[in-house]
Amino acid sequence: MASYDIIKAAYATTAVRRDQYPEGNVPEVAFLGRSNVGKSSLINSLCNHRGLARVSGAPGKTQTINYFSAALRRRDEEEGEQRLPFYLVDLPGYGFAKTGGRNRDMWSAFIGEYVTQSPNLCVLCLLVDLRHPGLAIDQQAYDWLASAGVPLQIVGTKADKLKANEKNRNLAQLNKLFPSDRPALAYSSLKRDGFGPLAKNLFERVLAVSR
Ligand SMILES: Nc1nc2c(ncn2[C@@H]2O[C@H](COP(=O)(O)OP(=O)(O)O)[C@@H](O)[C@H]2O)c(=O)[nH]1
Ligand SMILES: [Mg+2]
Repeated sequence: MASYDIIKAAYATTAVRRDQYPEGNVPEVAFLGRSNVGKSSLINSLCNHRGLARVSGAPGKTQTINYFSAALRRRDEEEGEQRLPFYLVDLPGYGFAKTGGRNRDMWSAFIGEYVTQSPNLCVLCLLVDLRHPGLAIDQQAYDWLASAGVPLQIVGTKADKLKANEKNRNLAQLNKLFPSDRPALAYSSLKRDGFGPLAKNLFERVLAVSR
């Protein structure tokens, strides 16, 4: 059976405009969600690198698009090892306007620009707190992304805060509310629960656009 991991993660660059996006054709996996949903924690956990993306108790801090370079590695006894370079892209959180209305508008503008105009985006992970599957703000984000035709992977975060039966019930709810090509996945950044299925999924998506 194949195993997956993410290696060599490092900060690459920051952008707020299209002309600041990295050059070249390295595939990108982006992460989006409400402020405080656990985006930075997820990126750190996936990369096994605590201080990579900043984790904050105070929501609304990340106001730029941050790129981290890394490689997805697949290892299989028979087929050997395969490495796919990619970027993890940490997008600003939505739904929290600590710095006032104008900033909030600006966030959505450059999130929108990235999502619709980044040529290397191959999948966007939409993070939803698994305890709260039906928030209006997440529904709005999903509706907008789905209508823009963005390839989505729904990730239910903070899964360690739920019992197994609640986890399954809320995952089913996520699949109903936010349908996409592939089923929603539960993840705990605290315990790294859910790493295998998510890493496999991302590997397959990145492989599909790699040459
Ligand atoms: N129990 C638990 N807490 C988490 C998890 N992921 C994030 N958190 C906590 O949620 C808060 C916000 O996390 P952060 O990654 O900064 O969220 P971001 O604003 O979406 O980047 C922090 O206090 C984290 O420690 C998780 O999987 N389990
Ligand atoms: Mg963050």
